[in-house]
Amino acid sequence: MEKTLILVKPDGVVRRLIGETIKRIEQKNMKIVAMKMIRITEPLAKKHYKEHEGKPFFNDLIDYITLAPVVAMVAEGERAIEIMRKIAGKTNPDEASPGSIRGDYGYNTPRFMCNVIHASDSETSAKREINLFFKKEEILEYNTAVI
Ligand code: 3AN
Repeated sequence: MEKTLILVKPDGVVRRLIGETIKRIEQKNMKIVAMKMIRITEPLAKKHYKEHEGKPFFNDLIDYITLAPVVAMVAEGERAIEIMRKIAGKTNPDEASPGSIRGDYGYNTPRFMCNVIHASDSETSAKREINLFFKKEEILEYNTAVI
């Protein structure tokens, strides 16, 4: 079983795409084991996107992710990281396939890549990112066998 960090980003929250995102996660048999709505602070944004520090789009990226609240979730399942990357689609909405969240709802503006969700891209990133957003006790264990 893998765990991965999912964020419904500010453009997803303000466009009321929280439910659509959760629906697609659950449809793909992923289990949500942690969830909260938060406003990402500048320091947290800089930690989360530290691999992009120094790139030309970094400041805009920090502005975008702190514009409005996000919904942070941990999704768990077999190959959860790869599956959630597929559900999300390619980073650039212009290149993301229709049927993926970014392909269906993403768009570019001159400053922002409004690509609706974040999904961790590797096991190492998933561990690091889950620890940034959640305390250990906020990640729940439960059985999904039919009650
Ligand atoms: P992903 O979110 O698919 O893992 P990353 O980690 O390469 O993609 O990029 C993180 C975020 O940085 C993207 N979701 C996007 O919002 C922004 N970003 C990445 N590349 C660019 C770019 N060339 N121009 C503007 N924003 C970008």
